[in-house]
Parts: sequence; C-alpha cells; structure tokens
Amino acid sequence: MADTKAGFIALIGEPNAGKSTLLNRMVGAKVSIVTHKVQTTRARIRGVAMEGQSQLVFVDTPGLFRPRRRLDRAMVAAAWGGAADAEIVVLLVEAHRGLTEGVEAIIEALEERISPNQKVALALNKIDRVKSEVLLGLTEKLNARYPFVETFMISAEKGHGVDTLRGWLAENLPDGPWLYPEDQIADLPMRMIAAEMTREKLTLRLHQELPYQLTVETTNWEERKDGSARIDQLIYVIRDGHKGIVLGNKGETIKGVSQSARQELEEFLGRRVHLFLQVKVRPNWLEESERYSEMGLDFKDGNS
Ligand SMILES: Nc1nc2c(ncn2[C@@H]2O[C@H](COP(=O)(O)OP(=O)(O)OP(=O)(O)O)[C@@H](O)[C@H]2O)c(=O)[nH]1
Ligand SMILES: [Mg+2]
Repeated sequence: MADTKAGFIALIGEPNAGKSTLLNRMVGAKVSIVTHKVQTTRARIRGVAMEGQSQLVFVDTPGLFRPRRRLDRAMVAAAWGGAADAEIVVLLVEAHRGLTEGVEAIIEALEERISPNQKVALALNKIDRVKSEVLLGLTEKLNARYPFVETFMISAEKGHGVDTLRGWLAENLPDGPWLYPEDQIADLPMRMIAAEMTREKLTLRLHQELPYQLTVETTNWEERKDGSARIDQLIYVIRDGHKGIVLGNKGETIKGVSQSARQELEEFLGRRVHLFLQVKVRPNWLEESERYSEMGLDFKDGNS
C-alpha cells in the first residue's frame, strides 16, 4: 500500500508520570504494568496501535531519574535507548507537579541526545488532577525551556485528549510499510508479560524497598491438553527476611499475589491458568547478568 505510515514513538518522563498507563490506553490492552509507585517499568516495552493507515509503535520506557544501583543505571540506559530509536519522542510531565528538578534534568539531557530529524512533543498528563487555568502557564513555561513541536493536555487514565494525541502522532510518522502484523499488539515474549503481571501484584502488596529488591522470572510454561496453561515462576529476593515477608503470615501474601496474577493472566490469555510461585533467596541477583537479560536489560549498561 502506497500511503501507509509507521514508526516508533518513545514515551519518556520521570518515574510515575503515566507512561505505561498511556501505552496501555493507546494499545487498548494492558501490556505494561502500572502501579502508584515510582520505577515500576524496568525495560522497554513495545505496544502497537493502528490509526487509519498509520501504525504507531509505542515504546514504553523506564522512568528517568538519577540512578544509584546497577539496575537503576541499566533502566535509565534502556529508556534513553528507546528515545534514540524513535521517530517521535513524547515527554510526559505530570500537570500537578510541573517543571520539577527531574523534568529539568530530562530536558537538559534531551538537548544533547535528540537528533534534528526527531520530533519531540510534550504531553501534560494527569490534567484531571489540576484546574484548567494552570495548564496554559505550564505550557508556556515548558515551551520556553524546550522547543517542543506540539503540546498536548491529556489524562492517560481517564482518556481525555488521548485521541487528539493519537491522531497527531499518526499524521507525523514517516511514510513507510507497517512494521508488525496488523493484529499484533505487543512485542514482548508472553513469559515476560506473565512475570511482569506477578511483579505488579507484588509491588502493590509489598512496602518500602522490597519491590525494588526482587525480580520475577517465568521458568516453565506448559500447554495442557485441556487448553489450560501451567506457568511456573521464581521470585528472587536478596534476604531471608524478605522471603518471609513475600510469603506472609501462613503464606497469605504470596497466595493473594498468586490469585490476582492468575486472574489477570487468565483474562489476558482467555483460558485457564495454573500459576505456581516459588520464592528464592539470591543475595546477589542485582549483580547477575542473567537476571538482566531475563528482564530485557543490558547488564553492561549498568556499569558505573
Ligand atoms: N489521576 C491520574 N492518574 C494517572 C494518570 N495517568 C496515570 N496515572 C496514575 O499514575 C500512576 C503511575 O502510572 P504509570 O503508568 O505506572 O507511570 P509510569 O510513568 O509508567 O511509571 P514508571 O514505570 O515507574 O516510570 C498510577 O497510579 C496511574 O494510575 C492520569 O491521567 N490521571
Ligand atoms: Mg511504567
């Protein structure tokens, strides 16, 4: 077809800005996990949306922040890598927080990293949380700081302004053939999506630093004759004490996590799932390259 368009659109921003929420809304399915906590997304996650003759390949990225650990550095590198590959970069800024130090740092980095053939748009997100009067001032302030090609005011969660953004993105992608089959919505192995679903439930239930000190891997996936799937997953934690907390009193916590992850997996797959979770203490997993490749990250990116 002659008049098709396609390309990559990277969603970048501070942790918690709403990037994954926006990706899921654009795609119309939950392919990237979402929590109220910062640093939920750890690797690049691609989701595909169609708009007329355009194919929009959204790239959800980890939030950009000042990294401390190897994992943090690998996450931030993955985010900038996503931006580097994109035709269009959308910077999400939380409307109720405005031009924070974190956003300022991202803009400074953008000035160095963006090439002239890339377009950078601004999306003020969470507009449902502010009075509309503040939006104009914020738009002016941010555009004085960086020459965004366009500014959008959206609520990724409620859906306000998202159609306008999608339409503009579709128009502004380069001409070219589609990059994925028309019916594909995600570009992530199913075993990884499944591990992420469990990690989401763990992150929602566990407090303080614990969600940042564990990782989940799918170790086995078995299709059964009755149409159901048996999925085995390992949760790596760094301390004995953490294992106890993840299991919870009489195994209550892990049971709750397993139930809600299983329900979501069943919805996603449209069939029955038997989910088996095991917790393993591995004090050094944050320094093991295999854990990074399982997450879709480059271990070397974490070198300081
Ligand atoms: N009120 C409101 N909340 C939103 C909106 N968009 C996202 N959120 C909430 O903001 C929180 C963070 O959303 P995420 O999509 O996980 O944010 P993220 O940018 O992917 O975060 P990281 O992966 O940690 O970088 C969640 O609690 C969302 O429900 C919005 O438009 N309005
Ligand atoms: Mg995210």
